[in-house]
Amino acid sequence: GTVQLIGVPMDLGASRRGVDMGPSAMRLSSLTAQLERLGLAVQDAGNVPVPDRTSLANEPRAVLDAITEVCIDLADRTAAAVRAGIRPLVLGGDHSLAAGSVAGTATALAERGQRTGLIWLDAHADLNTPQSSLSGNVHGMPVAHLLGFGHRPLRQLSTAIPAVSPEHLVYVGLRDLDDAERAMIRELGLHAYTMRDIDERGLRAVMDEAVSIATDGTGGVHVSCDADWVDPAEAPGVGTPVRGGATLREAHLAMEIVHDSGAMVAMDLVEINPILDRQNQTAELCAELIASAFGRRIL
Ligand code: DIR
Ligand code: MN
Ligand code: MN
Ligand code: MN
Repeated sequence: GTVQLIGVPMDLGASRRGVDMGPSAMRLSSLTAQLERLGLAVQDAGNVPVPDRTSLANEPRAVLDAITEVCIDLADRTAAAVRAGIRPLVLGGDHSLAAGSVAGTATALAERGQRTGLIWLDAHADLNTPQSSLSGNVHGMPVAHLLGFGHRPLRQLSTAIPAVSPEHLVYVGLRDLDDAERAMIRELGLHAYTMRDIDERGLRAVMDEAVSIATDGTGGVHVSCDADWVDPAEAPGVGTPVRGGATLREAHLAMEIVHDSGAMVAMDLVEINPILDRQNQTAELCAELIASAFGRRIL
């Protein structure tokens, strides 16, 4: 199989600067070597162009429009890869990019008459809209847009509308939600596994259910992984660390289970901030987790 690296050096959706350097940090890690060791062909498609933050008017609408432009480009590239049977691996960049990457996967699967499953590994639900957000940060909004809420241009990036149906979305690892996000999870009846579920039932049981939900009635699964899913002890290089995240082994096991499902058609690895990292430790961890998701095994 072939994996296509797509860098998105975007920090427009974040409040802390530096996450735009995530793609460089990932390329300087062992990522490509690890994937090649698995017998995969790795194509590096370079970076999607992203406007500089200082070049934009300092108003929410200008930022939303710039992110939308990046997401249109990214959705096209992701769709083209999936269509060609190549698995896109999108390296962020802040998580707002997933409004584009997942939309692209959804477009390609819709052409085959299929819906898209989405596994969202994150401390956060990213379910805000520009109206509900308390921070104004667009990295807290991509899921809402994929489900069809929020800023119209950003929620209409896929030919599938909405890009993802609520029943095909699964959260794993949640531990920091806004009131509006909690209400939306309840109202839409979203499948949401929190850290408490992992504590009580174990990662294996939670992840098995997540895979069956995301594969039920879909043509494949997009896995969107925010580095802050993992505990900050292991992944310090993130903009919004939250204590009590997945352990190193839980994170690997989740990826191993994703691989075993055979259902992953695309992946995002986002929110790595080298400025806040120690010796590229977080990027290196993410490279290892990606390798597990693409089939690395211990024996
Ligand atoms: C918060 C934090 N819910 C927001 N979200 C974060 O700004 O919307 N997402 N940190 O990664
Ligand atoms: Mn997060
Ligand atoms: Mn985030
Ligand atoms: Mn996120």
